[in-house]
Amino acid sequence: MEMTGARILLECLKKEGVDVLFGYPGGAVIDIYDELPRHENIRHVLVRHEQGAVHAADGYARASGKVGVCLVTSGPGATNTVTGIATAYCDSIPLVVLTGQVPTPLIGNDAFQEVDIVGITRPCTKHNYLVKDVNKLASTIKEAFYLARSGRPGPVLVDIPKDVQNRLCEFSYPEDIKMRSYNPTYKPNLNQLRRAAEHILLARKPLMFVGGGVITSNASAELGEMARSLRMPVVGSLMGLGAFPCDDPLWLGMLGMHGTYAANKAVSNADVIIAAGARFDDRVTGKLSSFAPGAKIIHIDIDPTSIRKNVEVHVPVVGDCKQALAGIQEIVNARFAEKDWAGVHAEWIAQVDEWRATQPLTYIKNGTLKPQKVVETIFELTGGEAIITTEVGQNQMWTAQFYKFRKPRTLLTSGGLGTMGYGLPAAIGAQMAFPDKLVIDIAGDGSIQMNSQELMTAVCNNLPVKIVILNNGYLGMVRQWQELFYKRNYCNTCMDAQPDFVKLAEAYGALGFRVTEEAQLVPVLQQAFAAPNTCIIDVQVAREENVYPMVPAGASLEEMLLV
Ligand SMILES: Cc1ncc(C[n+]2csc(CCOP(=O)(O)OP(=O)(O)O)c2C)c(N)n1
Repeated sequence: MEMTGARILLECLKKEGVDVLFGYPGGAVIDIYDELPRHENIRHVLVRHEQGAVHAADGYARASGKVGVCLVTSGPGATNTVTGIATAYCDSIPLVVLTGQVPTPLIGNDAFQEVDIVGITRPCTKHNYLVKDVNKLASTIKEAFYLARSGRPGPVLVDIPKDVQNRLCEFSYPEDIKMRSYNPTYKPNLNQLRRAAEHILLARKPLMFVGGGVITSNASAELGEMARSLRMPVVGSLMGLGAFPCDDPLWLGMLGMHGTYAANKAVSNADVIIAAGARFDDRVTGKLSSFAPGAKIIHIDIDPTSIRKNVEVHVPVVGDCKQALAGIQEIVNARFAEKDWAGVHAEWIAQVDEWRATQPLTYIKNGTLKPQKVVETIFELTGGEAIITTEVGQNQMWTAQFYKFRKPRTLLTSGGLGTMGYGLPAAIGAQMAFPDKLVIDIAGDGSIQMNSQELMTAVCNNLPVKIVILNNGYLGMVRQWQELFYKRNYCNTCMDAQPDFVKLAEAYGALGFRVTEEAQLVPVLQQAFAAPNTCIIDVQVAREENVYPMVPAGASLEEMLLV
């Protein structure tokens, strides 16, 4: 049967199981919007800014493990998505971004609302397409979803000119995908697994380092099994939080710039590091030349190009983390099923326990309302069962440090790009995926203003997301750097001019609360969390609190500034 391109697109989305589309209309996608009401199983969420659409699709993807999808118009609609696309790209999040384009005969003519979005997003998408022929639309969409979710996931953009949307063609959706130049390796090479197992067997001070890839490949169980059966302590990157329960005695915390003392000491003293699904970002390594000086590094990653990109790797294992960890475990079990690993690693475990005990994560309690206390209280009230999103800055780091993530996909945060304005739209996406879960955006007063228009999206879709603002009246993380490294020159980081966040909530039809002292914290948070409404809780925290530990930029992990 012949169908328009617009209808074909929506039929393809249905075939891919897409149930929600985050979007914003415009002239170049009006044909798709014209078709949309005839596809009741696809719910459209009208955002208030296209950046919000991409972050919402991203939050949906991170929370659910499915591909997030968004739809925007050409020109400014398309360019407004770039930050969201780059955010997803840095964190390997599967997205399909659909953009309208001017009609094919006008492409290259400086037409109204024309922009070369394929050119603009080339460096920040896994792949992108301009569909010039309606006959290729269905196969392109099929490829886009396949690319987005397979191998190392990422955002894929499909640019669809207006005339392609209203041309007719026969619809058939390809069953299979054949892409000659793209064959991700899932099954790791046996020799690599054997070599990894050899190193683990010889290790006296082994350490597991978890990245976001463990969450992507659902490898938490395999990771937990290896850590516990071989008695190896575990550290994680920001993206890896939740892959291993933070209340497990083997968990040492996040490593890197704002990592724990124990985690950074352990990395610096380990003899074997098994890094799974992590890419050794500079926030994690600190000064490269002194990163893990005594360790042989086993690096498990599905993307061969990320191996040896930043650090010297002794044993590369290319493949899916789940299969790789299970494969290594099998070899170790076959050879040393009865070995007393607790005995072999006893001295090392005692050492890391001592580091953790002497320098635990802490903060000075002096009667003022501390942001760390707010995060601890959110953890206590939710028992670690909520989905937490964050903005970027101190709020993000305190959340990473003081909320004890227990399960994968419960922390949604912009790790690689560090995008302020991510948290609220991501919370909207997560709440769409899980309507019955408690979804909380832990925000800074600066960041929340970057996409606060999405309050309207939350309210009009009856999404009860909670936004807890750690309001310090500063662009706190930048102020912290100015204090520590720029002689307190607080240039343009003081946010004296603020909206009244309670009134802002009310203006959008949400509930607004304010907390000015610690005694109010529990009752107000309880009330807000129980409410069926979108809520802002404006918590006025100590203004010049800093995030510690801190490894200054360019320093080695052992050169931590402590509280
Ligand atoms: C879009 C964007 N612009 C600028 C920055 C640089 N930046 C990083 S943290 C930060 C301050 C954030 O302030 P706020 O949201 O109030 O959070 P706080 O650090 O006080 O918790 C800034 C400006 C960024 N990460 N993202």
